[in-house]
Amino acid sequence: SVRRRLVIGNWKMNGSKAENQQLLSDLVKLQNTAASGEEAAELAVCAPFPYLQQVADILKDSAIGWGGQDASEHASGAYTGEVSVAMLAEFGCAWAIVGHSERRAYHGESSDVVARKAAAAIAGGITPVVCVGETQAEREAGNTLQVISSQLEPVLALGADAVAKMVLAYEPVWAIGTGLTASPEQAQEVHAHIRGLLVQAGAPEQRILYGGSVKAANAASLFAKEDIDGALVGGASLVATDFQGIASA
Ligand code: G2H
Repeated sequence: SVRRRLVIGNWKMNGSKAENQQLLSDLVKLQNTAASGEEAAELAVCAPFPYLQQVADILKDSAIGWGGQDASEHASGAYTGEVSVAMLAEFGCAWAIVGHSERRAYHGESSDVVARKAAAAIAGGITPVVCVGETQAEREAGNTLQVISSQLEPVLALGADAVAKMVLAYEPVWAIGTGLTASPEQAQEVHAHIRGLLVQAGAPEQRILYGGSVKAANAASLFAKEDIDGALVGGASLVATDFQGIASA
């Protein structure tokens, strides 16, 4: 495929200054010895907000990018606890995950909110990684593709110019942190569906990442599928050799 592979680590609420120092310096070392060039995957890590300066300091001269795990839909003002896109940009973030299923489930984020966050990110020069995915019950009811379509509807309604500045991530909720991974065939079925929606939206070559218990051992078979352009990695992004193993897959 013409799309460059992209592997993004989502640390979630993990890490400490000491652990981050170790993990990031190991990643930089591994990255320096790994294959480079056009074939090599693009890499980034999405860290908790308080650590973004530390991440920036360690990664600034590396080929590894970084980002936040969320971003406010608002520019500034009375939104206690929120972090704006401009703040992320000031710390050198190129990326922001939006609409992760944990935010949808624990913080009540609707697909409309997620679309507004994506729009805010784009307006502020940050690439949103827009996450969608069905629950186990939705899959068993045969509603997977319909759920994905409806989650993406307000996002794709932002228009072709906006969609052309996004990355999408398919993360089946039942595969997140559970050790269960969608089979490459199950994932590709949904990725192909999303590709169809991207074609309709006028941005056919946007990258679609798979997320949900991706490991070095299963990454290559997922990446072999036509519409799987990389991964959003949680647990395995906390171990440098595992994360690099996925990147080289
Ligand atoms: C899915 C993924 C990263 P994990 O949430 O976003 O996490 O790889 O731990 O399943």
